[in-house]
Amino acid sequence: MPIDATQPYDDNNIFARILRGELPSKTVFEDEFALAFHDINPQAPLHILVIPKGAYVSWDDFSARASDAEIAGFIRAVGIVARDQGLVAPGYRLLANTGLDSHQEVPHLHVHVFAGRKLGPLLAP
Ligand code: DGP
Repeated sequence: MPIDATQPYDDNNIFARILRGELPSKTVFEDEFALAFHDINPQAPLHILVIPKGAYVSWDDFSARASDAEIAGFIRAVGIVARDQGLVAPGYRLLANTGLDSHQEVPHLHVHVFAGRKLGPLLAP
C-alpha cells in the first residue's frame, strides 16, 4: 500500500529494522550517514536502495529536517555507491518515490539506483 508522506515516522518500518540489524540485507555500502543494499524485488539487473541512517519518512521530510551534514553525507553516499558499482560510464537512474501518487511503500526515505540495461523512458504510460 502506498504511504502518505506527511505521516509521522514509524520506528518499526522495515528499513528502520534493517538499520537496527533486526532484519538481514545484502549490504553494498555503509558509512556514518547511509546504508545501501540490494532491493528484495529487483526491477533492473542492478537495483540498489540507499537510505539515510536518520529517521526520515520521505524525501520531503529529509530535505526539510535533516542537517546539512546529513544531506551532504547522504548525497555523497549515493554517488559513492554508483561509482563503486562502476555505473558512471554505462549510466544509471535514481528514483525517490514520495507519498501517495508516487506509490512509495516503505515510510523511510530510500533512493533507488537502477542500472545494468537500457532503462527506457522515464515513466510508465
Ligand atoms: P518504494 O515503492 O519506492 O517504497 O520501494 C520500496 C522498495 O523496497 C521495493 O522496491 C521493494 C523494497 N523492499 C521492501 N521490503 C524490503 C526488504 O525487506 N528488503 C529489501 N532489501 N528491500 C525491500
